[in-house]
Amino acid sequence: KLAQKTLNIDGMTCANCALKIESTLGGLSGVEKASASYGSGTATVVYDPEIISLSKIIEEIEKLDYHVIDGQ
Ligand code: 9UX
Repeated sequence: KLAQKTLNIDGMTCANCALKIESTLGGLSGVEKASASYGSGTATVVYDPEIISLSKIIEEIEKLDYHVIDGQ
């Protein structure tokens, strides 16, 4: 069963930052859909928790040098 999570992200300073996050997350196996918004400072992922964990997704965002504040 797919899960959806919206994460608040610190450090996106231009619209391309959101695109970088989107393409990185979108390329992970287990991630069905990824979108990020510079305006709202968030990224939303639809993923299969049996294939990829939320903590792995967060780790990938942090690797790009953004900081995940929290998810809801
Ligand atoms: Mo814009 Mo973001 O030049 O990593 S892409 S600041």
